[in-house]
Amino acid sequence: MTLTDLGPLAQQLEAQAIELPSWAFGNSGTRFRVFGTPGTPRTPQEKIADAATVNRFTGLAPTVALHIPWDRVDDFAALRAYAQDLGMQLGTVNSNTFQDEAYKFGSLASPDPAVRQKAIDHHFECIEIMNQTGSRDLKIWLADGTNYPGQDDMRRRQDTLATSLATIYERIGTDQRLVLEYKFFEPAFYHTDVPDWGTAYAQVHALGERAVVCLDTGHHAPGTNIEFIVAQLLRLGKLGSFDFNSRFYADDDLIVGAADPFQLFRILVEVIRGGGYGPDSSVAFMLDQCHNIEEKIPGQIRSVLNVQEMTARALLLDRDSLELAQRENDVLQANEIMMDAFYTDVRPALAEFREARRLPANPMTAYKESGYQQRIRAERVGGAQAGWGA
Ligand code: PSV
Ligand code: MN
Repeated sequence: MTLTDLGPLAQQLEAQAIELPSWAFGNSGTRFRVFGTPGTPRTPQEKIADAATVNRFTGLAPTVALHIPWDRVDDFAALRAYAQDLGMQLGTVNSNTFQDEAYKFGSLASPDPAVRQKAIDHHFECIEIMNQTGSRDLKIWLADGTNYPGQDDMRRRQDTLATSLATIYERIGTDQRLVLEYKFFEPAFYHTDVPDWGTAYAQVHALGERAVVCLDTGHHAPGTNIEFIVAQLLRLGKLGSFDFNSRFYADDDLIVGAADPFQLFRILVEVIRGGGYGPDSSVAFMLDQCHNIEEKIPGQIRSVLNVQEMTARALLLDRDSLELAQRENDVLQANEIMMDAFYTDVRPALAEFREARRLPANPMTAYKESGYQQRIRAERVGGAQAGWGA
């Protein structure tokens, strides 16, 4: 397929923007080992510089999400200006209530009012930061839950959580959003206070219009039909954002599209079907990934290219023919139409598309040949390398 074959779809690809997580550029690993790599950023500024590099080679990633406290600096307005000088905006602010000793038994759903207040105050700080960074979204993921049946009253915790969230919601600005992320297990193993889209929906629905749900693709039980959840949340007007990544087993945080490209395609088909893609949509496309053994910058380049590629295939879906086949209950024809779009190799067309926009046809190769990796390896000597969790 060539750019000409892509036709007017090229215009729809033009506006695609994927937000990069600052923590993807730091070291990460498993509880067994964290392997560091030379050139890993030591500061939020260096993470942003790496994110800007991904954007320079792909034209796909103009914003970078921050995690607080991992990306805390003295002057967030200055950090914003720094990012802007590199052609980047600061995006979603992620709160963190999972690494402080005080949160052992929960944060916003903790039975202890003092702990809840500490967690609420942390979110107030995040909102202050958002005001300086110009961020729209406050993303809340909670590690809250229990490990043993009977450990705490699950029902009461839902009410406590609702009250805490309402206090935070009152504080966000009229052009800001509270985005609640769900996850079915880990670090709590018996119950999690926001385990699924239904709970997240119930909680944000009670808050109001500017409260929406974040769907992290790694946060479901194996075999879950994620595209159905996408369709439902869009239908309800509550899909706020994605944390894209892929998984073979649990919350693996591997490169999006690596484990199951077909699932990514199916998700994007529903995103487009439900109006979640394009200039009129407020759905944020973010990555939430860790690069444990591969180089981080090319890992992120590969990730955004995977999203772009599957978006192009999803845009190619012949919806009119599909609808006709569906109306006629032509099961096999309908399925064939889906598969035709999925199996279309859009890579040559996308290479041309990039060249037409003065971007490298192959961003992976261009990055490898650019010398950036060698330069940061040589320059970033000394200091403490940033990592997931610090
Ligand atoms: C939790 O597993 C999560 O997906 C949340 O989005 C956190 O903020 C993120 O991971 C940190 O990697
Ligand atoms: Mn996530």
